[in-house]
Amino acid sequence: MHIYFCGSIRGGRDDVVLYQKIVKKCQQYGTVLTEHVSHGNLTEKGEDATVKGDKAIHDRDMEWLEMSDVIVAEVTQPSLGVGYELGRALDMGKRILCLFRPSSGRVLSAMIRGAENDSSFHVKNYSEEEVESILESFFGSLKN
Ligand code: 6IA
Repeated sequence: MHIYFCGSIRGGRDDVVLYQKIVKKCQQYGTVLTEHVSHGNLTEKGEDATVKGDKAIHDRDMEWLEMSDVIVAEVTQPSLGVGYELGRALDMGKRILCLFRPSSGRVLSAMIRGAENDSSFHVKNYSEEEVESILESFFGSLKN
């Protein structure tokens, strides 16, 4: 299974340790195409050093999104890129799980919370200790 993980980069890297935990768990179920999103050495400014530039990042990520069977997004840290990826993935008819931590004190965008439906787009409130069990039930439900 190909899994596309979405997490904030230029939106801010406060939750990078949690991204690592999510990616590690997802790797039990398939290949995470966007593992780099969880790398601790990738900062919100570091990607300016990329040789090919933003168009190459965008186009490669869209190819990976097309290839993916499942999208898992940590949406607590607001990120334009993650919002964009989720909109594109929804249009592509992908299975999507959004993970949000209310303990952050933030309120999730209505455009993400309100996109939830009974079939493909799921939004889960969670606390850090629950993240692995939530991923287990999500991936378990895909077999049905
Ligand atoms: O607006 P943001 O930067 O917070 O958007 C983050 C989302 O966009 C992530 O879920 C990624 O999939 C995607 N994204 C944004 N920047 C990059 C990127 N930068 N590489 C890959 N995906 C990205 C370059 C990093 C590279 C030099 C290792």
